[in-house]
Amino acid sequence: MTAHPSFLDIAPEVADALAAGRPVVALESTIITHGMPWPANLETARAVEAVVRAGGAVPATIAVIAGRIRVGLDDATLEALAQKSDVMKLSRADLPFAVAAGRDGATTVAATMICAAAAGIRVFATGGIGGVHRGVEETMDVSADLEELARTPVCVVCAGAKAILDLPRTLEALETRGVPVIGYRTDDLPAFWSRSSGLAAPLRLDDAAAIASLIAAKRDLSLDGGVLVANPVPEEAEIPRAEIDAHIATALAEARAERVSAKAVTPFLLGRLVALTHGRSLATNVALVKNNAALAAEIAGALAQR
Ligand code: PSU
Ligand code: MN
Repeated sequence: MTAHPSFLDIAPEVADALAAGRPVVALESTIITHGMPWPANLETARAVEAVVRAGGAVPATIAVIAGRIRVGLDDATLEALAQKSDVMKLSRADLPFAVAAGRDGATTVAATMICAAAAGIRVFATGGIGGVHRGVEETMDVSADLEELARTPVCVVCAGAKAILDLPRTLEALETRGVPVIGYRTDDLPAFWSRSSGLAAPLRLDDAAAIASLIAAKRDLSLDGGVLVANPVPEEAEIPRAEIDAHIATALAEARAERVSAKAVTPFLLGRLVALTHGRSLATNVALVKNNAALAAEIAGALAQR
């Protein structure tokens, strides 16, 4: 664990649930500040928390506010965060900077995992993890999310890696790092906006209790790191691969032409896709995050039962 408990402000409702062994689901904040436009970002953040509650768990949205790591945000703080434009995007590398400098920052999958683990939260719902970027041979752009999954014991529920990435290499990197990648009720690795990437999911489980058993077994074996659950986007919200692939190619070409690099790459590509699909990719993103939150609540419930 990286974040020392003295840097954490755990919301009373979250602390109570953790103390009582009741289910809690961590939620990230980069998706709010850098992943979706206003006001869909705030509406989605609220809706996702409601889905977690409906699933019988307590939501804990994580962000850094004025240098304090907040685990569980009240609605006013959530709204203010969603409207601000100067919020840092925090991964493992940036988290201590934001804390030391008293800055506001939104946590990525990697940083949210660190803070969730420090708080004692074992399940986390997001949209899609970061991974190995296309063109990695030149850029060496590999998301810190992959290293975090290798070392921090949190179950991350996602809709696969984002299809803007090099998915075969992302899968290889996860395997090398010893991260179990589980297709939920599917043999195909989901590709965020689409239900299938055309790649096989390395493992498959069909219910939350079985996923909880795997998480428990991993801990009992003293194996470091997380578990990645890949939950396909609901059929009615899916964008067929042939359709999204063409837009991804366009967005990637634009990123190259504008020399977008480092932390700006993923937000740039997601933003361009919303424009290129006339908002359809955003609707899909909202639907898949809610779907992941529901499954995460179930998994957290199954873990709490054990
Ligand atoms: N899922 C979404 N939208 C997002 C993200 C995930 O639906 O914006 C964010 C997560 O915070 C993830 C980040 O960690 O994208 C990946 O950024 P990078 O590729 O720079 O590591
Ligand atoms: Mn990167």
